[in-house]
Amino acid sequence: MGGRTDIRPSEITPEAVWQSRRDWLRRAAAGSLALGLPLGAQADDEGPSGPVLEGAPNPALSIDEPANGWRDITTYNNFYEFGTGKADPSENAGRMRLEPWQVRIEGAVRRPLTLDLDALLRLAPLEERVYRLRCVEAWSMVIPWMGYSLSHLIKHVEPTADARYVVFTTDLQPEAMPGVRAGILDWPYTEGLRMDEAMHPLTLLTFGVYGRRLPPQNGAPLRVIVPWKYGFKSAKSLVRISLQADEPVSSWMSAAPREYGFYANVNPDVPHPRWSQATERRIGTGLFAPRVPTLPFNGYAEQVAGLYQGMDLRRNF
Ligand SMILES: Nc1nc2c(c(=O)[nH]1)N[C@H]1C(S)=C(S)[C@@H](COP(=O)(O)O)O[C@H]1N2
Ligand SMILES: [Mo]
Repeated sequence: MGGRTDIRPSEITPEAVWQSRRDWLRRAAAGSLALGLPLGAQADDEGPSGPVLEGAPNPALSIDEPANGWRDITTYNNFYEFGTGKADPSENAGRMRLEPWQVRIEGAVRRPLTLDLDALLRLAPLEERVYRLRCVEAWSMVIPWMGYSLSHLIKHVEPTADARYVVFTTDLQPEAMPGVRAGILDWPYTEGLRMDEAMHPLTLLTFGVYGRRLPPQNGAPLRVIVPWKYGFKSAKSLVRISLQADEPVSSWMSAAPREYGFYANVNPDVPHPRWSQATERRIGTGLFAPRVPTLPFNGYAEQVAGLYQGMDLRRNF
C-alpha cells in the first residue's frame, strides 16, 4: 500500500491539514480536465459541504489513489433503510433525526457506557484516511474518511475475557425510513466483527468524509468502516455497539445465508453465487473505462491476511 510521504503524525500541523483541503478546492475549481482531479468530479460537482471536521491526514493508513468526487460519494449509496435505489439514500436520508444522538456500548465490558456524539468525537484525535470501498455488487470507490480506530473506543469500555465478537446496530426510525416498510432485511440493520478484526488499526469509527461531517446518506452521525471487507460490513448510523462471546448472525446472513457469510473479506477467488467477484467497476471513471481486477482483502492483504491464517477462506466467505 505504502504511504504517500514519510511525515510522522507529530509533524502534521493544522496548516498541513488546511493545505490538503485547499489543494482539493483548487483541483475542484480547475475543472474536470485538470490532472489529479478527484475521480468522477465533474466540473459542476459543487464539492464538499456541511459542517467542517478537522483531522490530520494519516498517509501510512491511506491508499495512494485519486479519491472519488463528493458528488459520487454522496449520491451513489447503499442504505436500504431509505430504499434500494442508489439515489434513494441521498433523496430520503435527510429525514432521519440526528439530534440528540447517543451510542450505547455494552455487553462483555467492565464499563458499559452511553456516549453522546460530542463525547465520542473527543475520545481520540480524528484522522483522514483514504480507503478503497468495495461493494459486494462489484463496484468500488476511493473515499477520504475521517475518524479514529475503533480500538480506542473498545479499550475505553474495558472488554472482558468473554468479548470475542463485536455487534453493530444501526438506528431504526421507521417514520423516516421508507425502505424499512419494504421488508428485505430484518431491521434494525446489524453487522459484526471478530474482536481481533474490530481492534485492527484499519477498522475506522467514522464521523466524516472530505473534512466534513458525514452526510445522512453516508451513515451520519457515525458508522464503522472496515476497508478489507465488502461494503455491507460497514454499518451506518450506529446506536449500539455490543461485545459478546458468540458469533452474531447479521441482517444479511439471515436474509441470504448462502450469499453473505460472516467474514465477507473481499476475495476475487470466491464468486458470489450469482456473479463473479474477480473484477470491479470503479465509479466515476466513465461508462467505457475498463473494469479493474479486485485485490485479495481489497488491497489490504499485507496488513490483515495474518488475521485469517489457517482458515479456509472459501468456507469462511
Ligand atoms: N445501516 C446500513 N448500513 C449499510 C448499508 C445499509 O443498507 N444499511 N449498506 C452497506 C453497503 S452494501 C455498502 S456498499 C456501504 C455503502 O456506504 P456508502 O454509501 O457511504 O458508500 O454501506 C453499508 N452499510
Ligand atoms: Mo455494498
